[in-house]
Amino acid sequence: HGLTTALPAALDRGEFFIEYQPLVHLGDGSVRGAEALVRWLHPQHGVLGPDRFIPLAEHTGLIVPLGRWVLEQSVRQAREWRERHGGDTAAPLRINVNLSPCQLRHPGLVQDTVEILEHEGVAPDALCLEVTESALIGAEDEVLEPLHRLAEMGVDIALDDFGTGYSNLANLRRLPVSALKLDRSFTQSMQRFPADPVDLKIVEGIVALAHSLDLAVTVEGVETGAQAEQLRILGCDTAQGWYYARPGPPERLHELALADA
Ligand code: G
Ligand code: G
Ligand code: MN
Ligand code: NA
Repeated sequence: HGLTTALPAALDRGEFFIEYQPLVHLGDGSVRGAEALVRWLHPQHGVLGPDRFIPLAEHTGLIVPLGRWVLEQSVRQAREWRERHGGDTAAPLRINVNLSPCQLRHPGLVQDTVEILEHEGVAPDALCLEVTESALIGAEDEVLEPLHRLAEMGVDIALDDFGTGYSNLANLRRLPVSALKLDRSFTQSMQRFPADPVDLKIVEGIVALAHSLDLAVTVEGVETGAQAEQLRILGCDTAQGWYYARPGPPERLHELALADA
């Protein structure tokens, strides 16, 4: 595969870049942070989204250095936002970074993360690592152990794409997660009027369970104000989606954060 063979050189040549999509507090509309989303500016094909190359990078192992690069860039960006935005305000900006299953199984994960945070002088609680539900449900203790260590240091762990797997909700108790990211499919069902009452009940139930376990709920894929209002009423904490902003360059997040300050 042409893209696969081009991947390692692409990292060396600096062809990857990161866009940031804001995470917004549903209660007051303030920007709380952003999710880092990697892209590849391919010399022939133009901008490629992660769906095009993350699976290839996982298959070849390049995801480990690529993921470390994403983490470095994102943590550095978080430090810049915090410096420019008043680092010790009540709610300093945080950064969410996706972790693939291969990275979870890589023995250097905890040390790399600690080194990157220390190098940038960023507190662990500025970082949230997103791991998909499917990567964690049924995971062996060896896979969970590094996440437990990171969580003990103060790094947040969020369960991404929540609700798409067939998770045994009781399983949540053994996972070191502090937040659920409710999959876009739930948000999309609120687009319809009237929204499917069963979906509303499901979201209500997930929120109740999450809050009873002290987990925050973030919703993805919010495209309209009506959805945001519905999700706020259902008790969700934070939202992300085109209604607030598309993924964009880091300056954009700074502008959005300043705009609501
Ligand atoms: O960019 P887009 O919004 O299309 O993201 C598609 C998917 O790619 C998201 O589900 C996200 O989890 C994944 N993704 C984006 N950036 C990264 C990354 O740096 N590492 C990993 N492992 N996945 C990523
Ligand atoms: O982590 P995750 O795989 O969910 O990454 C988010 C993905 O969802 C990215 O591909 C991003 O571009 C996309 N996305 C973000 N906001 C919206 C939205 O409001 N609507 C839709 N349809 N997609 C979105
Ligand atoms: Mn994610
Ligand atoms: Na997701």
